[in-house]
Order: sequence, then structure tokens, then C-alpha cells
Amino acid sequence: MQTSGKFIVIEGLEGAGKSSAVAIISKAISASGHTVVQTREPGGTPMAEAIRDIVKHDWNIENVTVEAELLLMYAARAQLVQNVILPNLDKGHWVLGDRHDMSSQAYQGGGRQIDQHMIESLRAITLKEFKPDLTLYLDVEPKEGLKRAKGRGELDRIEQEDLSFFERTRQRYLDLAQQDTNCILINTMQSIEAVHKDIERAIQQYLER
Ligand code: Z5A
Repeated sequence: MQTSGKFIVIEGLEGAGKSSAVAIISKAISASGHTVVQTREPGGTPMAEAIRDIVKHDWNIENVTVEAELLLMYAARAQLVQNVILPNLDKGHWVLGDRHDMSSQAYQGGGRQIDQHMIESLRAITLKEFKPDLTLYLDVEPKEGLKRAKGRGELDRIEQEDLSFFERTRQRYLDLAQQDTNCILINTMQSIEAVHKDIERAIQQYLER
């Protein structure tokens, strides 16, 4: 898929600081003269937002199967990519995503331990060859990330998983970040000011390329 805009994605565990990273990057891209369109996953279209509510909801007496969770993530992604991301890239806009496919690899593949082939086949159906131009992976130790997330209020269904789930998810993120030449790792186990400087430097270097 050939497009004229760029697709930039922010990834990381809860509490990694994705919200402020999105704000910093959006400002830098706009200042360089591009139109920025922000997305989030799961979500970003009316139907995908409804899927987001379903997937984050604590169903209480009904067990949410790992297969249903995975399929819902890809259903939401199909809606977003075809209805929002690709049309905007075609217009030459820059799309800034709060999470994308790396989240499914990390949470469903690493955290839930779903077979990699199953995820690969859904990815092939949903995305074909489509990939982000740049990913900023914000790395946080799960204990610290959850502490920050808890400070914000109630935890959703996925956030209530035990620490080992998030440790597996983080390990998969680290492996993926190392393999992906278009991914930059930002260490967020430092002061917010230092993290923001690293994010600003990374995006400026990309814009100047
Ligand atoms: N999910 C999935 O399983 N598979 C998929 O394919 C996709 C998603 C796409 C989406 O939830 C859930 O779906 C998510 C993964 C799963 N679930 N979990 N668990 P979401 O997008 O609503 O939630 P989130 O991604 O977990 O967002 P978040 O908790 O809002 O994370 P954040 O945006 O990175 O956190 P933040 O709001 O920017 O920061 C949290 C707090 O920490 C805030 O008060 C900051 O001021 C503070 N903070 C940030 N950085 C620092 C530093 N460096 N020091 C101290 N304090 C800091």
C-alpha cells in the first residue's frame, strides 16, 4: 500500500505516559507544517469505539475468551485502518496512533500467550503489508506503570490482570522493539521532564531525516 502521509505510533504498557507523548509529537508534527490526525486503538471510529467499550468492560460472570478478545482487537483495527488511517494517509496527512498492531502482538501474543501463527494470519487479513513508518515504544516496568495507572482511578478488565501478565507483555514489547528497525525505545523509568526531552529529540530527528 503506497501512501503519501506518515503513520506514527506510540506503544507501551499502561502508565507508560502515552497520552503526553501523543501531545508532544502532535505539536512537533504540526509545527513542521503537516496536518495531524490522531487515532487510538481499539477505537477511533463509531463502531471501533463500541468494540473498545465491549473489550474493556468487566463482564463479571461471563469469561471473556482470549480468542474473542483477539478477534475484537482486529475487528476494531480493520474498521480504523480502512475508514480513517488509509484515507488520511492518501490525503498526505500524518496519522498519529495511540497503540496499533504491536499491542496485539504484545498483549495477546505475549500476555495471553496466543499462538503467533494465529495472530499472524489475522494480521495478514486485516493489514496485509501495512505497517507504521515510525513506532515509539515507551518502556516502563510493569509495577511502576500499574502504580501510575492506579493513581488515575479504577482499573478496566485488562488492567486487572496479575503482574506476570504485564511482565510477559513487556518482554514481548522489548523483543519486538529490538527486531523493528523503525521502532525507537524510550526509557520512561526517569523523570517526566527527561522522558519528554527524549521523545522530542526522537521526533525531531525523524522530521529532519
Ligand atoms: N489492548 C490489547 O490488549 N490489544 C490491542 O491490540 C490493543 C489494546 C490495541 C487499551 O486501553 C487497552 O487495550 C490496554 C491494552 C489493550 N489495556 N490494558 N491494560 P487504553 O488505551 O485506554 O489504556 P492504556 O493504553 O492502558 O492507557 P493509559 O493507562 O492511559 O496509559 P498511558 O496513556 O501510557 O498513561 P498516561 O495517562 O499517559 O500516564 C499515566 C499516569 O502516569 C499519568 O498520571 C502521568 O502523569 C503519569 N506519568 C507518566 N509518565 C511518568 C513518569 N515518567 N514519571 C512519573 N509519572 C508519570
